[in-house]
Amino acid sequence: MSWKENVLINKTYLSLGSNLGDKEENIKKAVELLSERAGEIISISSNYETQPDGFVSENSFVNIALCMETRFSALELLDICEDIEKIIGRKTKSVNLNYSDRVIDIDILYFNNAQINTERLILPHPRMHKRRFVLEPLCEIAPKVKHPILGISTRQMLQELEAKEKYLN
Ligand code: PH2
Ligand code: MG
Ligand code: MG
Repeated sequence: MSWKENVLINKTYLSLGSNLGDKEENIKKAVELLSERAGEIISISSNYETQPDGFVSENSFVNIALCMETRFSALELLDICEDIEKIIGRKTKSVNLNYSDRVIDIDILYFNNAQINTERLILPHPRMHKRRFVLEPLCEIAPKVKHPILGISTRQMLQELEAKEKYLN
């Protein structure tokens, strides 16, 4: 592949989560729709059962991370992710970090090394380094990939989070 073709392909990492309904099925459906609509899935983590982080709920989550190649821009990809969330049946959107149970949530973590700060989209995802439910699946598929702003790898972020959790307990 020539460099010209190469620049058209964007490498992106996504985090998916579900804590309502048939969670595994919701994740599976989202992955299928992403591969049909957004691009080629390069790697995908296993399913992680996680406890709700940042809000109170009886419903545990299934979380995964995946890596894909896409020719869409970050904002086009965001539109596609939101369309897929609606197709699978997401009714609510979090407002001001007030989270609620959801059938599916698809978040963009990284898009190449892009740093974006707009109303609709902030990249890298601004809270990913504080979230075990993001870092654990991501570490399975991308332990050495570095955070474009923090400059440390997924494994290092996870280790720092674990050190912090240990200190606080
Ligand atoms: N997503 C959130 C807030 N809290 N907790 C877990 N375990 N998994 C999630 O996907 C999740 C969360 C905001 O989108
Ligand atoms: Mg989210
Ligand atoms: Mg989201």
